[in-house]
Amino acid sequence: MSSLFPALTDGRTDRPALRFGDRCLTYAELAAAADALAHRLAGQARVAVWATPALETAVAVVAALRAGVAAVPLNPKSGEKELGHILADSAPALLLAAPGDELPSAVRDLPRVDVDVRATGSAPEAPEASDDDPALVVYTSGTTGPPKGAVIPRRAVATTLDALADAWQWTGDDVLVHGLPLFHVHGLVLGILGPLRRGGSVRHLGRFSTEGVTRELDAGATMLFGVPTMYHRIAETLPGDPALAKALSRARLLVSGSAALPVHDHERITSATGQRVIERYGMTETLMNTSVRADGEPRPGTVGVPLPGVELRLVEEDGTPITAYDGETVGEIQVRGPNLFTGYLNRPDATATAFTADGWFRTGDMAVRDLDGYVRIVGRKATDLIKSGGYKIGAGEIENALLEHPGVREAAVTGEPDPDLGERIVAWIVPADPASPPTVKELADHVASRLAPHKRPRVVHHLAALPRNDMGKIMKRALTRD
Ligand code: MCA
Ligand code: AMP
Repeated sequence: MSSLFPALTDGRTDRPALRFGDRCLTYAELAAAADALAHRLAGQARVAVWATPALETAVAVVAALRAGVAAVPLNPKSGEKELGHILADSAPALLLAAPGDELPSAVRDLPRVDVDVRATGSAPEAPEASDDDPALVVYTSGTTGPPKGAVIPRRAVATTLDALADAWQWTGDDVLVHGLPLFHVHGLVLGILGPLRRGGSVRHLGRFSTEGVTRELDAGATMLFGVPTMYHRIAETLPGDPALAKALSRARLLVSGSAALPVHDHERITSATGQRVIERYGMTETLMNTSVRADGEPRPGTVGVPLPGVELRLVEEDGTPITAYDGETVGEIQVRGPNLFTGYLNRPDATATAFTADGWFRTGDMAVRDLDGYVRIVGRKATDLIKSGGYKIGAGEIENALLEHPGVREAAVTGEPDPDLGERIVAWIVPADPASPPTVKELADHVASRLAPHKRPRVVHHLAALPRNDMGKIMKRALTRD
């Protein structure tokens, strides 16, 4: 198997690799720290990584990959129920964390290894990893039930990053800035492993801010990655912040993904900076499928064309492929290629239904194709999936958590449009005691502490009964404000 990160060993040792705030590592330092840790991981099937936005997370994941061990990134803000599920499902042998990280009781039983970013070690024996071996297990929400672990092979990581390099003319000279979380594909695979595979560098903001973006672009960063909420906040800030406009106008490439960036935000950013934001489309299960190319025509509202190596088709409800490139025939996107995951951990049933008999992955995203092949996403098959702040959240998991609150008798969850988050989570509940229903804060705290803060409802409506059809099924379309 070829190395995922040739720059770790190709002699470009004093080049900067990673920077988080004022802590940084060169390629030589990263190789030494990751290899020291890799020796301790070798032979394990999976290790969990307490994925704070810190140097230790990047070193831990690189070490696991160097050792041929799959990394399971954990959201450090996950609540007890979500953590309990992920740990029981993925059964990691160890937990890698930064020294000093305080861990909740759900993970305290796991043997802990502190990541020392200044350690030095030599490369492990040639790892027995093949291209098909798992690199990562990333948990992603479905419409019902707890999140599923998408098993992402090493081949998918390598091919998706190389396809993006082709589409974006991404090289080792690029310096990426972002403030994305490191427990999802966007921030971890694209945002950390991407620059490392190119031999370039990344500056992580710790948390996203327009000031941080300005500072790093002024200091020479060439690329910015973000979810639409971040670009929306940039668009809102630009009119009163000429320094931000100037910094953005210098960037080589601004890339948005994880959800649709509204055309209005595209336009506001372009008119203030002269730059066009490029959109790409991916999924945890597929890594990246399409992108507007750096050398292609940028067209707000589209996610561009299939990446090299990715086969993409639109199909009708009955699975018949749509041949039209007419900008109006809507079908479900299905994809095939070396960028795909291999299956959901411990869920052969879910894996089987996710693929067609001939190996196409059903994305659940609905789209049209323009005459020249540009893909335009127009919606989603499942109304029970919500994209909020770029996070995918299943209505079912929130409903289950709400039902565990003593003040809730019945619950239904929907997403409604939100200018900042794209969609916001709305809970419709029948209170156990109509005279004293639980407050929004109580329910938000309840969901945040059981699942994760980004899954908390932002709005709560009280009803005397949920609208149901003759079969007793909740009619979510009847749940509107008026
Ligand atoms: C508020 N907070 C709470 C509560 N209320 N904490 C606990 N209990 C509560 N009741 C905290 C939050 O944790 C957060 O803390 C702070 O208050 C503000 O939270 P919030 O308003 O929810 O959000 P935000 O911090 O303003 O976040 C906006 C964001 C974020 C930065 C855009 O949504 C984000 O990082 N999104 C990225 C999602 C992403 O990476 N998706 C990729 C998956 P604190 O600020 O300390 O955290 S998709 C993917 O990977 C595919 C492949 C793809 O295509 O990319
Ligand atoms: P996740 O499962 O969290 O990896 O999210 C994947 C989903 O995000 C996809 O199925 C799409 O619905 C959505 N998505 C990602 N990128 C884009 C984009 N550029 N435009 C619209 N939707 C997107």
